[in-house]
Amino acid sequence: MAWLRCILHIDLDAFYASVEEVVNPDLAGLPIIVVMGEANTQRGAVATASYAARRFGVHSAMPVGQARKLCPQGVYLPVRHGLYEEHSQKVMDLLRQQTPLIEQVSIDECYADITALQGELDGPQIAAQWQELVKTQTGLGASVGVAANKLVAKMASGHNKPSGLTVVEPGYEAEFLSPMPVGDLYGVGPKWAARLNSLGVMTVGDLAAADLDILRENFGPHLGQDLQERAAGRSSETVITSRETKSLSAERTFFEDTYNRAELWRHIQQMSEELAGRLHKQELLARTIAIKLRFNNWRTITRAITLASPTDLADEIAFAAGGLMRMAWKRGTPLRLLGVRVSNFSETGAPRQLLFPYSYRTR
Ligand code: TTP
Ligand code: MG
Repeated sequence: MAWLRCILHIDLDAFYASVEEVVNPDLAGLPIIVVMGEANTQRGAVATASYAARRFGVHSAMPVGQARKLCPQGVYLPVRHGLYEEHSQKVMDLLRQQTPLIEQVSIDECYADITALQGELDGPQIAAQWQELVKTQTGLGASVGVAANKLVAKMASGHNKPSGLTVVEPGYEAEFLSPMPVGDLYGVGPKWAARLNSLGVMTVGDLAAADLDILRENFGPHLGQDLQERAAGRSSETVITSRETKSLSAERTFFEDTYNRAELWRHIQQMSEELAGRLHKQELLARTIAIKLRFNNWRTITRAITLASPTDLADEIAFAAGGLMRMAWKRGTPLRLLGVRVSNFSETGAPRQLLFPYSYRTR
């Protein structure tokens, strides 16, 4: 029977490593470890590991030295962002051919609103069909969550990786989320999780059942209520298609605090390329460029600049982000996260001034 509202969350499995397998089938099934920074030294961190490598205990964000100890026979490869971006777009294009109601949220995940596609097939059957389609057309495995809203679909896709298809039937949202640690609830960061734990709220179920007054006292009236709604699996966010996209962002979380200037600049360049590619694909130009910095004490700041003319060029985005970085980041301060966001869109068709607002210095 058709669902009143059916949302999918699709997340590709071990994405960077899977792309490496697709482009080099000799690697299929081997423990592949994709490394950010320097793959051949002890420096650098694991971006992702194939499921074969995860069996040795290797996971994202682990220092590469530790990974090499756990899995000396692993195939260690350097990150190739451009390649992953290409494969990501292939998957997203394939899905957009099924419905325009696709919201890409990161390089390897998206939401789809498939409510209106139901007919002969219901939501879960369509989800299974798409999963197969992605596999046969791109060679990439995906895990899919099916639910009545985005929040629960997102929680479901991670439930049974790799190649999982997890269906949360309408009405069973709270029951599905209930046993999970409260810190796993999407949107609850480690800081809030610690605060909730200190109030005796350990699981999502505890949060759903907590005294609303106590939550309001601790998190403020709106957030307190919102947290409890989410814990019950209720969320009203809609799938936002690219045409309505308000911003695009890329982030890097460093599990070892990073203060190396060259490395940070390299990340800005890569993220700018990623964003430029997505803007270009969606025929959008961005006028506002922002950066996000998180320090090792979890303090997070954002800084933004609005350009005189909109852009979809990686160098212009990187230049603006780099300028913000110079103002906001004191050299040598360790960072835990670095992000770049572009917003304030116009469509490529709109008149466009090519001159940069301030003098463009090439490095
Ligand atoms: P994820 O979807 O979090 O991870 P994954 O696709 O590798 O594995 P799975 O979804 O099966 O659990 O992230 C997508 C890609 O983003 C990942 O392949 C590499 C990159 N990434 C990093 O570079 N650093 C990180 O710390 C994480 C978590 C991901
Ligand atoms: Mg993934």
